[in-house]
Amino acid sequence: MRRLLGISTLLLAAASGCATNAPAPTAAVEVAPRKPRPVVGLVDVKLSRLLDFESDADLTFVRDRMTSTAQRDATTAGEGKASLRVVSGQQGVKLKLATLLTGRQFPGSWTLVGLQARSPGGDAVLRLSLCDASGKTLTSRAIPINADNWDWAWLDLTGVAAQAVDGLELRASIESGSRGTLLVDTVALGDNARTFPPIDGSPVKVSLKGLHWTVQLQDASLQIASPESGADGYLRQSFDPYRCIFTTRAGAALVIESRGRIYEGGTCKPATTNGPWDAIAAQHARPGRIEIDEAFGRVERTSSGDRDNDGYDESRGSYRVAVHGSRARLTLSPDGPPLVEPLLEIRGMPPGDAVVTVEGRLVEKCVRLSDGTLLVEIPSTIGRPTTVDVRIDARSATAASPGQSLPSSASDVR
Ligand SMILES: [Ca+2]
Ligand SMILES: [Ca+2]
Repeated sequence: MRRLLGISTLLLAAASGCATNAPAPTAAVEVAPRKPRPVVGLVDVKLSRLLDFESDADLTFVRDRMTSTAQRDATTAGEGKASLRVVSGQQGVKLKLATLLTGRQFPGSWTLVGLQARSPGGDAVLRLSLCDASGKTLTSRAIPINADNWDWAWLDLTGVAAQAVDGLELRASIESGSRGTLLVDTVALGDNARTFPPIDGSPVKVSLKGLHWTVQLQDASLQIASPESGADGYLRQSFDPYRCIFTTRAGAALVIESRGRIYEGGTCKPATTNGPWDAIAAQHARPGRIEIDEAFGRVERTSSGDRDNDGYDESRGSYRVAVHGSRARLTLSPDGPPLVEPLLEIRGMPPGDAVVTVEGRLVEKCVRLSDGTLLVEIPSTIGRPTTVDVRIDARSATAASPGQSLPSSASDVR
């Protein structure tokens, strides 16, 4: 099973019809300031820079230079001191990749080809295309650009067959939006391919190539947008045996659990059809209560993904507590729907091996992240108030072993 996850939500506001004699509004209307869009910068991409427009010699690689509306601009640059100003963005520019790639294999190991772009007149949609000698389009994308940012705009080469470089062209033009000037800078090949080592205890495999991450679960394969796909692409935040956590540059989280639960924008959805999804959805909507005696710690109610401050973080599907000693007792209580194998995040436990019991029964599935957070998956469905005891094994504590060392959720950002 292969799924492509949605990466953004488009909210459309429909304008209502006008009343013919409606009175003019008297109150001033406050317009919210436009939120700056994050810059689509480089995130660990190996580059082979082909053109930088720092000298007039680079104009040799602009096709139809004598009739083109493109000229060097030494007043603005994505990198260096100069760029290429395309006066008619709608007409665009054609760049002779063939000459720049003479003698090289294409695409070889390169997964991306692209350039830096800006539309100084305002928001626009860039059309970026790779074409062969016959003019046939090998790959093409529409990419949002704007006046504020020098964004990297990329094409995915992972589906482009090996071929001779003769006649290859990279074409950039403004397709819609502000149709005035287009600014172009560094033209480059990119390699962002990475395969992440398997995490002990997890069946999940993660790789990155071109414009997609691939997250391979036991019975499903998910594709999500890579950082190179644009402003809404996902960066790696942390991977651990229970889950892969990604965030956009604007901070929106996407959590993919190894057991197939996906949390995106505070909603829970299944990666596969195989699971008690109705019960899990009901639990997510009514997660019940988590309580801890103040002698042991407190419920964490202020995480950014906890929309109602009850200690259940809807963006991660986990219950959160902070403790201040080597042992704690907490209680999970359903509020209607039973809780199906709930996940606990416990902060503040001192180093050492954790021993977790649910009403006296030992829990085997728990893991320590490198920031000290203890993740505990309760291996049963809870239908009534249930007590969970956590303590640090005194012998392991004296050895000061942090247990299994894994990426923390805060520090290991790709
Ligand atoms: Ca430059
Ligand atoms: Ca909540």
